[in-house]
Amino acid sequence: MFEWFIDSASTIAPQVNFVMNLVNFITGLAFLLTNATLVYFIIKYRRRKEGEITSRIDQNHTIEVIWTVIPSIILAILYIIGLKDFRELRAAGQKYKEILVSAKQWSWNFTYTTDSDLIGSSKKLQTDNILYLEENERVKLIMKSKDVIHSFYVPEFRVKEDVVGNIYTYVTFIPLISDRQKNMSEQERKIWYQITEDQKEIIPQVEDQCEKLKQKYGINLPNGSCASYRIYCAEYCGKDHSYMLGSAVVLKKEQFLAVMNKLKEEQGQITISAEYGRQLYETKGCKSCHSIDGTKVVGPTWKGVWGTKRKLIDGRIVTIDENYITTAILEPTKEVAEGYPNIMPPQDLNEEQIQSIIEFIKSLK
Ligand code: HEC
Ligand SMILES: [Cu+2]
Repeated sequence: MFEWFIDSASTIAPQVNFVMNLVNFITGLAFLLTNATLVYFIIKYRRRKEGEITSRIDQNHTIEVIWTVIPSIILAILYIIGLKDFRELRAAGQKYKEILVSAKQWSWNFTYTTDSDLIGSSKKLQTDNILYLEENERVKLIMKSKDVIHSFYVPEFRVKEDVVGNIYTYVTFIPLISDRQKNMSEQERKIWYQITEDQKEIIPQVEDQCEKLKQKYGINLPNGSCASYRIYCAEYCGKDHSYMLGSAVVLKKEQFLAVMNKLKEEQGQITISAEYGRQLYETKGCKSCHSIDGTKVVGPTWKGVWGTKRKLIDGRIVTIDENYITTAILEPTKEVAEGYPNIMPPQDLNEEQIQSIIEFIKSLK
């Protein structure tokens, strides 16, 4: 019943659907029975004449035993089913690939430890907001937040797990390409993934990522070899919480390896440039708090600030240069600009990335 509304794209999905339908059925039935009885009693025991007195009934042991025992049995059954499925989402001891998930206001970052080793990449491959998964391979997401509590949620996988600051949380599942996605025609696909021009500007990561792979890397994706599902943050985590979206792209083995190799190529030859800085600005979440057109968002705009003076909350006046920007990125609480909230989370950008951001800010005259 559940699949009418939403695809099932993991091996655990049918089990989750089953419990969901079972719970809906039981509660639906209970609702009908109690309300039918209620209506029946209202009619049967209505007051028939002035001054009629109701007979007094204190207790009925038979009924009490029935309504305690039956729900207890039902709950015990649900508990056993739930425990079984929960254990599968944990799947301790099974073979799996590891992907580190790092969440922050308002973006997701993925590090492919197992896959980087597999394709012999000396750097661990990383992606922002887009998670590439291989079909039919169990994956274990090891998740941590850099700031507040987030929640990793992909409805089609039936997977939802909180991402917290002080501890690692994890979840394991086997992603699949759902039947609906396999059988979609070009045209249906276009409609399915359609988003508005405004959305394209703010949340390009939810466009059809299979189409993007074809365009960007020229990867051959025959029908049914790729599906992209939306990743949501299911924990209210601040102002732009609703934009904390991503895509989980499930690929067949061959296509998956092709993508990993492209990433390896791309990430192996990154050089410092304003263009790369712009990409980071868009994918690393800076965009939600900093504008590049002069408007004040949460933090200061980056337009035309290079080389100008900035007043800090401790009264000092500093020049916006390489040192100031580097400190602002790595240790944001150390030098806080006056007139702005001290809320910027530390960003773990590497040297190349910080340099590129600096080049980018310089370029915004
Ligand atoms: C949650 C909102 C938020 C995000 C996300 C964010 N910043 Fe900030 N940032 C701020 C605020 C607020 C300030 C001003 C207060 C301060 O100096 O800490 C600031 C200040 C800065 C400054 C100093 C600018 C100036 O003119 O004084 C730099 C540089 C900067 N951020 C870089 C970045 C980069 C790079 C990223 C992305 C990798 C980023 N920020 C992401 C909120 C954010
Ligand atoms: Cu969030």
